[in-house]
Order: sequence, then C-alpha cells, then structure tokens
Amino acid sequence: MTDRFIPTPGDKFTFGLWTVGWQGNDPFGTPTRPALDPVESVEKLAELGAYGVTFHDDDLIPFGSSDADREAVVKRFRAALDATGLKVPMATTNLFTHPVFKDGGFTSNDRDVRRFALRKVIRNIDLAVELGATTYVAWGGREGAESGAAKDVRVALDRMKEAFDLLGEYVTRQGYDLRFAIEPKPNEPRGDILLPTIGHALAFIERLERPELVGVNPETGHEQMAGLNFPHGIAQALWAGKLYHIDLNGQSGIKYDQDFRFGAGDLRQAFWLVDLLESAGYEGPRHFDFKPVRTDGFDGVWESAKNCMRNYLILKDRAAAFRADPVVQQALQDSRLDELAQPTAADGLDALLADKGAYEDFDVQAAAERSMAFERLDQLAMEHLLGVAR
Ligand code: XLS
Ligand code: MN
Ligand code: MN
Repeated sequence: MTDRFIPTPGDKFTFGLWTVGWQGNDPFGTPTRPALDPVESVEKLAELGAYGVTFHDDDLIPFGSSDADREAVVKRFRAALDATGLKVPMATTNLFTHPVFKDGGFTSNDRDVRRFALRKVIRNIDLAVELGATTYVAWGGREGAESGAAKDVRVALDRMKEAFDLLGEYVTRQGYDLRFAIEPKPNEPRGDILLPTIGHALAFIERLERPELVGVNPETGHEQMAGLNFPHGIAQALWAGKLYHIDLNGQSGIKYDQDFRFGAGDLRQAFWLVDLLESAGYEGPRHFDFKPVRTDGFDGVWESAKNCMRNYLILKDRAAAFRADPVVQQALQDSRLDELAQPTAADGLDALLADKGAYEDFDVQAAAERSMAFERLDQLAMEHLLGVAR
C-alpha cells in the first residue's frame, strides 16, 4: 500500500530554525544535543518535504556578529535556500535571550532598551524582506512582569502600540509587502505576559494606527496553557480576518509550554483544528513551533519533524473523511448546524417584533424538549479520528 502521508512543498509545512535546532537546554539542565548548522537544517527539512524555514535574527546570525560575519552567514544561508528551493515565508526577532531584554523589548521600563529593540527588529525586517518573507512575527515573551508595581500595564500598552505604529510606518515607507503577526502567550518566561491570549491581541490590534498590517500568530500550546480551546480561538481569528500565521505544536493541559510535536498532547483539539483550517480555506503556511524532546538525539529531532507533518496529513485525511461521510452529514443536520447558518432575523427588527410565533405563541416547552443530538455527532467524529469509521 502506498503511504499517503508523505509531505510535499505543496502542503506548505514550515519550521523555525530554533525548533529542530533546539539543543535541549531548559531551566534545570544544560544542552543535551550539539548545535545544528542552519544550512544542515535547511537541507534536512527540504529532504523531508517541507516548504519553508523561518528564523529569529539570532538563530541565523549570532548576537553581536560583525557586519562581515553577518554577510557571510546570510550568503551561505541563501545559497542553501537556492539549492533546496526552500522558502522563507516568515521571520521574527529575538527580544528575549540577551540579558538586555530582561524586562522586555517594546515595553521595557528602560527607554534605551526600547529604542535598541526597535532598531534590532527593523534591521531584521530588512533581511526578512530580502529573503522573501511576507509575515513578520512578534512574540513578546519578556513583555510582562512578575509583580504588580513593576509594570504600569496601561502605560506599557501605550509603548507596545507605539512600537507597532512605528514598525507599520517603517514598512509602509519602505514599500514592503510585509504584515505583522502578534503571538500571544499567557506566561513563561515572564510571570505574566502582556497580550496573553488571541482575544487580548485582537482587541489591541484594533487600536493601532494601521490595524490592517497586524494580525495574529496563535500557538496551540499557548492558548491551551491558559485552559482555552485553541480551535475556538483560531475560528475567532479567522472570523476577524486576522489569522496571518499559525504556530502548531502539542500541549497536555495547563502547564509549562511543552512544545510537543504536532498531534501529541490534545489530539481531539488537533483534529478540530485541522478540520477548521482545511475547511475555512486558510492559505498560509502550516508552521511548526515545537521542541524535539531533549531525551533524544538527532534521530528524534528528524523523526519528530517528519511526524509533525505526518500527523497533520493524517488528521487532514480523517477530517475530510468525517465531512464526506453521509451519516455525519445527516447527523450534522440532526444537530441543526444548517439552521445555525441561517440568519436569526433576516426579515428585520420590525418583523421580529411583530412575530407572535417568536414569542407570544412560541412553544417554549416543546423547544426545550428538542434534543440537539450532539452525543451521536461527537462519537462519529471520534470514530473517524480513531480510524474505525469509513
Ligand atoms: C515561545 C514562542 C516563540 C515564538 C517566536 O514560546 O513560541 O518561539 O514563536 O519567537
Ligand atoms: Mn510554545
Ligand atoms: Mn511560537
């Protein structure tokens, strides 16, 4: 039997250099794997069938490199991209590793640090655009606090807005075809991070000078760390026209950022997520932001990278089978999903107010007794997910 779950660039799978390149250092332990040459990552990811690669400035060019070193690194990287055909659809900035960012980048209380952070971002935006990126991710990992008085959150949000307004001005002035995607996360490494969820980020974006240039880059595990339903958050981002990018991985419940390979962790949410992305016509990259477990060597690194893509394709297949199943289609009708799609009062407010059937003559009791038949529908989904329904 031929294997249907082998990825091709057409599937638009992308990986951060920092994912397969993670050396396994955590708060309690030093690296368990040697550093990976970005060129080797590019070659290996291309071999596995990925579409592209993404990076933080410092993943590619070590912090503090001279201009000459920077140029040499970029030249070598570009040659690897050209040789493999791998694309760079997105790039981002590291505003969290160096101690200078211990209180954040855009919202550090230290103004000098904020100005340095903006210049660091702008410098990497130029490179990102040169390499063909159209999305620029902004994860504010250190924008936050551990204690109350340390951060005036309303003022910090002013500074955050100022940063995005300046960046929007910069890309507009340069004529770049580049949009920003804010990546929410509730905590880690700060005790509490600003813009902690998709909803906070969406509300923030509407207050910017150029909201059309800014969307979100939600990550599976980040929403689940806050106990939220990731597919629901993604649905709202899509509904708002703001899903500019996505970070896929696996997480088991409310705990530290586990960054498992996609499909590990909450498998049911992964199923509904793929069902949503595929049925909503999301066209952006399927970007994996995971960490290969630190117990494994490079065998586990490449095995898990391969399986992020494989699990996505398996779930895509399962979700398509679920949607195509006539029994499911009937069950969806029995649960009145078609009725949810009908406007509640297309006849207008006056007709609604005049409609005695809507209120005065409405048989509340009979309506209350109508079953929604959700249990059967959910079991059908489960059986498709588990591969026992066809
Ligand atoms: C960390 C974030 C980070 C961003 C990019 O938790 O996921 O890796 O995706 O800076
Ligand atoms: Mn994460
Ligand atoms: Mn991420």
